[in-house]
Amino acid sequence: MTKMAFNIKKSCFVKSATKPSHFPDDIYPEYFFAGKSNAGKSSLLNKICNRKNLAITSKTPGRTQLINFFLINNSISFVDIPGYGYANTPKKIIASWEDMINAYLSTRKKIICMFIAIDIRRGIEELDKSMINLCLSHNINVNIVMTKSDKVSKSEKTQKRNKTKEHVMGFPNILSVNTFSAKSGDGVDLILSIIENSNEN
Ligand SMILES: Nc1nc2c(ncn2[C@@H]2O[C@H](COP(=O)(O)OP(=O)(O)OP(=O)(O)O)[C@@H](O)[C@H]2O)c(=O)[nH]1
Ligand SMILES: [Mg+2]
Repeated sequence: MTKMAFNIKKSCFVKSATKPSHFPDDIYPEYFFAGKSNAGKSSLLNKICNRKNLAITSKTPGRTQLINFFLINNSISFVDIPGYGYANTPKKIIASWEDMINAYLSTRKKIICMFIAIDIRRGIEELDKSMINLCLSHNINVNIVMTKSDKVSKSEKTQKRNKTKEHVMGFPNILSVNTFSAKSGDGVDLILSIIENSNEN
């Protein structure tokens, strides 16, 4: 029998938080979405949930400042992490971002993997590698999502994806490198199947 494609039927915002004492209960398998500011994390979340404004998106980089928790199909948790690499960020803000992310990664026990959004036109940068390394130090697997694929040609898409694969060859915690567009729908089914296949319970 063919298996029904995994579908997100219900998605609700649970809460925003900056520290573990405010995080929701740690009971559902959790997937978090990280990446450079403006890379398209919130748009990605909205697209796969088939919702327009579940996660707040913005043309101004650095809009998502809090850790936002969502409950999906009453059975899994999605988390939108504030973006990094916002130009001219004061050192103090970077330090508090790092503290917040470290607290998140070290306290959540049900994290399945990270989806890291990387603008396909920029490709992978040093801060993205630091984020992947941070996951590695917490034993967390990573799926790379090259966002805004509607902005490049088909051949450029293949080329950027291959280049990124080469760049991350040394990382043992990379599970996949795919392209995505919240505009065209490229890569939506792939992300859903990654989620489905990693959560067999
Ligand atoms: N063309 C195109 N634009 C996109 C796509 N995804 C996001 N954008 C645009 O990129 C901008 C940033 O998108 P967001 O989803 O808010 O990005 P973010 O990574 O959540 O940003 P922060 O929360 O500020 O870190 C918005 O203007 C989006 O409309 C895409 O697939 N294609
Ligand atoms: Mg956002």
